[in-house]
Amino acid sequence: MRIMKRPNILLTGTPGVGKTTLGKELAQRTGLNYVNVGDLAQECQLFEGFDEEYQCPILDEDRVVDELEDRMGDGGVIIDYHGCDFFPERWFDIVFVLRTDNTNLYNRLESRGYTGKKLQDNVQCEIFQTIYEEAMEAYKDEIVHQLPSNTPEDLERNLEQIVQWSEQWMKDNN
Ligand code: DAT
Repeated sequence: MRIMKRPNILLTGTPGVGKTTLGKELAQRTGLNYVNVGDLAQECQLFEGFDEEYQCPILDEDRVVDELEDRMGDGGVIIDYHGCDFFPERWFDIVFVLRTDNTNLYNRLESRGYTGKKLQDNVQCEIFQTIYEEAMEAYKDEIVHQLPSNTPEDLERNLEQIVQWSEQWMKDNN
């Protein structure tokens, strides 16, 4: 039996832009497998030390890559993470950088309980489009797309566009 090839999708962007919300719903609609790298790291304890400044464990990027390598080779994975330059370039067929307006992001992060420097640094990360630039350096320009993620209408439009892209990808590659 021939196995259907399925695309790997990266959802990235500053914390709070809506990667998890989009990723989980996208998995429901497409049947692709959603992987939240933060959760995976927690479950498998893929850390190397502790960041005193931000009071959080430091991701062991090499072990994350090792842990995911086989699954990514099979295809059909949606990866959600607020960084993107340590994943092998070959893993992804498309990269989406979600973007949220500053005030909106500030409010979301504040209601998540972020305060002080952590809150400011994350909003600044979005203002400086840090993750977009990281993605543009790590992947071919043609596969990197920014998606506005401010409103429920944005979410729905993004879902529809990615579902459609994914269906087309499967037609073209099978
Ligand atoms: P991330 O995974 O990027 O950290 P999230 O999916 O947890 O972000 O979303 C953060 C918050 O913002 C959460 O309360 C849901 C809300 N949200 C996400 N996408 C949204 C959208 N397009 N419109 C309005 N709210 C959104």
